[in-house]
Amino acid sequence: MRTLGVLIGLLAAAGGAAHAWVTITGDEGNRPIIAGRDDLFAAMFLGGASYVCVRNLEITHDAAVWAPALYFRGGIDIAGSPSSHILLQKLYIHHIDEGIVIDDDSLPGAQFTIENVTVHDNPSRHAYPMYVQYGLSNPISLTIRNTVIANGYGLVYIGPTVSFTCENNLFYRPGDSEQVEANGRTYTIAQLSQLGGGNIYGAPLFILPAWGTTGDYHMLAGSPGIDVGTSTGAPPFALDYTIRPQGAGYDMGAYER
Ligand SMILES: [Ca+2]
Repeated sequence: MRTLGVLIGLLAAAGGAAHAWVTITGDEGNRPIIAGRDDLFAAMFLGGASYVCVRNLEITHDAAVWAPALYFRGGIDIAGSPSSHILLQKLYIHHIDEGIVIDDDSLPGAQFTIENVTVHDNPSRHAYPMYVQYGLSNPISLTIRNTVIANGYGLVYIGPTVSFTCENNLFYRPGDSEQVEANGRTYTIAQLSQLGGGNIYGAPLFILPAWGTTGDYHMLAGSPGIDVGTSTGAPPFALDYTIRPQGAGYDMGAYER
């Protein structure tokens, strides 16, 4: 499993078709964990796959390994061969190099959607928490809603050719005003609302950011991500099987309160 050069992802999907999506999911409320190590390229490699839904998973680093050199690369990597129609929902991705990478030689009309995902990065590793069409310029469409992207070293990079829909997301890149690059420009904290309705900046107030199963990425009462998500696209259950919404509205991220 850990031999570099043999395995590029712990999971890879061949994909489905428009009438028969492939779904890779944990049981509702059960949150299976994919833990990588040893320079693994990605926990899940979806290059070349289409019509795939991935949800209800935690993706992190093997907590038995602590040396920074042994961090693996990407959480979910969609790169290289043409892909389209990929939906990522209720994922909790943390303590890896790049949470989500889409760098895709895509088909016309390729659509990628990310909803109610939590990405927590470690800025000491000098990586992007998410990048999309960094090396390739095919004009894909990307939608991100109700997602929390926190503590990246780099900003969230969305290439200038991407048709980008960005609504009700919480960004937190402390120490630098620039949070997102998209549409051929950067967006500072004060400019996030120009990206789309409901985009905000702030510390997510996770209960316990930590490695593996010892962490708790529910957000504390008072988090700016609570009750300010959109109902559009929101899954009916949170990662822990809590019914959405709770309280005064839908929350951002993988959980709900
Ligand atoms: Ca709520």
